[in-house]
Amino acid sequence: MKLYAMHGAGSIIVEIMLEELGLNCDVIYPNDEDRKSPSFREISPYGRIPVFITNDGKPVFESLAIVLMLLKHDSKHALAPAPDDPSYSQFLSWITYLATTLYSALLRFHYPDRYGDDKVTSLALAEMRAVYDHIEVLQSDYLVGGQATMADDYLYMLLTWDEHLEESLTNRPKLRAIYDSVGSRPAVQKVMARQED
Ligand SMILES: N[C@@H](CCC(=O)N[C@@H](CS)C(=O)NCC(=O)O)C(=O)O
Repeated sequence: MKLYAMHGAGSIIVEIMLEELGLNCDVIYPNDEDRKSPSFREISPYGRIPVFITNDGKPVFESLAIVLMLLKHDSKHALAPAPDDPSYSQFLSWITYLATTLYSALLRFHYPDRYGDDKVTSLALAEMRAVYDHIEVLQSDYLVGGQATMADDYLYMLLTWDEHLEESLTNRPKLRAIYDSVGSRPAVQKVMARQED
């Protein structure tokens, strides 16, 4: 298994899963030039991180695809509900929503020049806050019922990219509780410490 990663990037969620599952995996950090090379484009067609190579050499791009694929190693269903569990559909909904909506708002916030005019950043921030407000009114302690899942870890990763994090967590006790609870786990702290290398 190989993971192509970048410090502080969408590879964090994959690193957390590898850590939690105790899986051995080579972690490689390609530089900007490497990511533009034809050989890298063969495994990651858009030159994006993360990309994962399975034991039989198959490349998997998109963080959501990698998370779902790695769940097959979670035999105790500690990181997500089992597919036949009633809360599995809720887990799928949340992790997909985070990967497609909040992730993309954060990309627009951080790379506005790729998306258009001056309004991009403020619109992205408004979309991020709408997702945070939605999470705040959930009845459950975590995104998926009473059980912490990889959806909470995915949310944590995205929150670490929020340049206005303190402001976003103020008056959102549920969001803060999820952020603090994920961030206090040893596996997550180990991965986050690595992001600063
Ligand atoms: N939808 C993709 C987004 C991947 C993505 O945009 N990754 C960023 C890092 S967080 C990246 O590769 N940025 C470098 C670039 O776009 O050149 C996923 O979930 O994997």
